Amino acid sequence: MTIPHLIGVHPAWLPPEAFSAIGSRRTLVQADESAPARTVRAEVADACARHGGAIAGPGEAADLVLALTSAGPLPPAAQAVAGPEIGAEGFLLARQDGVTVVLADDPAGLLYGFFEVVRQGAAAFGASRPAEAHRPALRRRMLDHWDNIDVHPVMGQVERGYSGGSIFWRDGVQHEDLSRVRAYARLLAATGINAVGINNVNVHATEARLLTDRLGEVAAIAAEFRPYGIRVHLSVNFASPVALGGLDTADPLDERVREWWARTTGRVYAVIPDFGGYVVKADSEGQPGPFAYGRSHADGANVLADALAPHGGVVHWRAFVYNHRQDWRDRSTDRARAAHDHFAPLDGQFRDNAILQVKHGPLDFQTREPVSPVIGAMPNTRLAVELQVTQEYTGQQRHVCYLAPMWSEVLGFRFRGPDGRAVADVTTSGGLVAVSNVGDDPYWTGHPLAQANLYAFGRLAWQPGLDPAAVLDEWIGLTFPVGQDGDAERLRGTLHELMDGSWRTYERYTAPLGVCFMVRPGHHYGPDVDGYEYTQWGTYHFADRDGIGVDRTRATGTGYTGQYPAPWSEVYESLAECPDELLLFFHHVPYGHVLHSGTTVVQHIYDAHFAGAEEAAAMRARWAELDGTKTVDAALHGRVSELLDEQVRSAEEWRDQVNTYFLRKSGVPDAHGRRIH
Ligand code: BDP
Repeated sequence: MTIPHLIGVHPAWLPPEAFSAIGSRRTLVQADESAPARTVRAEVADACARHGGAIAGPGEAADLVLALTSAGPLPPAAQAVAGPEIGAEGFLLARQDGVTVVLADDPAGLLYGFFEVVRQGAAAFGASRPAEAHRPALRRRMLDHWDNIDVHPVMGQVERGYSGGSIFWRDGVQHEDLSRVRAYARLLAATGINAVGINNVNVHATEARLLTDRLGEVAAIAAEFRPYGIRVHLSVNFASPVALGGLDTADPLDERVREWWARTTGRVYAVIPDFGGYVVKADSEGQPGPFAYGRSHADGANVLADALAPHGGVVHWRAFVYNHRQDWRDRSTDRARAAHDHFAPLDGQFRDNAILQVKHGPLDFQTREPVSPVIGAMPNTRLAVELQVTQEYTGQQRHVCYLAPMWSEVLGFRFRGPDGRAVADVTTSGGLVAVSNVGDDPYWTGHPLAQANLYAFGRLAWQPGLDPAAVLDEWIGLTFPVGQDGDAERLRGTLHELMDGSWRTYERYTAPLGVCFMVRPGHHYGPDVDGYEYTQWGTYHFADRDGIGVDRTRATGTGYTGQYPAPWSEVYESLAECPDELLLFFHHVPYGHVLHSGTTVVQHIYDAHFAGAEEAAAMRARWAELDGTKTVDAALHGRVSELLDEQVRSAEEWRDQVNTYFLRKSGVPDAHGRRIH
């Protein structure tokens, strides 16, 4: 197997230099003939060929031993660290008597152990240390692609994609050369990702056929992911038995429908034995679903789960179900309530191999939302939390917006207070899923710095408690692996300054205090304060001359706060206790309402927007100072500079529109006398 180093494509976090610590030493690999084990051997051989090291034969001395417990008698160095069962995908890492050892029970664990050594670099060959066990906290660590085969007239090739076309298809046909997919698989494996959904959850007619007569394309993609331990999943259309099978119904309780799914799924596994399963968006934004037949979403998910069960597959059933044809004059219908209203009563009714995939917030990947109450309400259901690495609502990969701090808050949220379980604990058997931000752009992610979001997603899915700044530091080290000279340290410092706090900066210059959807309708880039206010989509802020915010209390509002258990039901219900950053999500308040911070709502809006736009300008200035250093190539520097120009322009546009809007609505001038319009 050849290792994919793509010419003409920025290699992201695994350039050849990142392998110098391993590649310059002697490594013994004792493993089987499985796909991931063969990959480890090929990776080691490639690194050695580049950096002058060697592969040690059996019995020969080595600096690094990578061994599988099942592959024959363990080399002596590995025997010394062997202990209790390591478990699926895990590995032990130790350094004793001058030998670094990675020991795993299964080949995927060996692969992850190999990449851990790459991540640690020279440090993995330093002082002795006892065996540390590494295991993924979450079983499924998955990226969903919203890729279309055909170019969709409105959404383009990749729905909500900001990095060019699809890495799988172009203009209706599969790429002949899929080496880009292999290189992508390699990047993902190095972060711990083990599953990928390859097509859009809005399954149009062409993409629906991936399940049947275009299955060969899925198999070809699966073949590229397999060496890196990643299973492929397919988004399917719930009405497929009608559209593809010629039946007159897709009723999940109809025997013919059940048979059709079983038969069709059997054919998929005959071609792709390690196929992961299905992803389904049903009864949502125009997609068909079980409601048409008077059936529940558990009925819908279970027919697919039953078809997949004999083959070890799972169905990811999305909980993103709401009325997108709402009457905006009706203040009692609340889109935030919808997923809980639909799904919480179904707890315990889903099959074991059905995973309910819940967006992290109750609305739709906004910059700031509370954690979805569905995640705390279904203890008898396997849950996966869905994040959006693609930056639909967070700057569309034109703005620097490092999202790991947001995800880390979500994963650490405890529904029942400090002693309760965190979101990450609730999702151990379901997993973490995110919409990918990758396309055929040379930098993979459009904005070169948006790669950090992809990297961080995988790392947090493996270990949700990791510190976002430390993860960013890993990404910097692996992406710009240059020595410890002054320039490298300067680059590291600059990237932290730009990125660590960038999500909060973005929040400051966009929609304030948990109010959502002040974006331009349709493409969702840039400000439009009232863009969604008088539409059918259920995303309102209710600003008038006196105040702003959505009353979601039980006392006087939509009752959404009642979907949380105590203490959060009480915290969010109470105007006095509700956290400032979510105030307008839960309450409608006068502009003069005083926040915990001591400022009024309207003054906070002015202050945050001036500060946010200034921070964006400061980011651009810091980046400009790097010009001419050795550590970052001119093309990358240029691309980031251009994008920072756009970020500054856009931040000022946000500031001016939002501030002017609230000055006009409220009539309250800025306390500091700054010019607003
Ligand atoms: C929304 C996107 C839309 C997706 C939808 C979903 O705007 O393109 O189809 O989410 O998650 O945020 O299904």
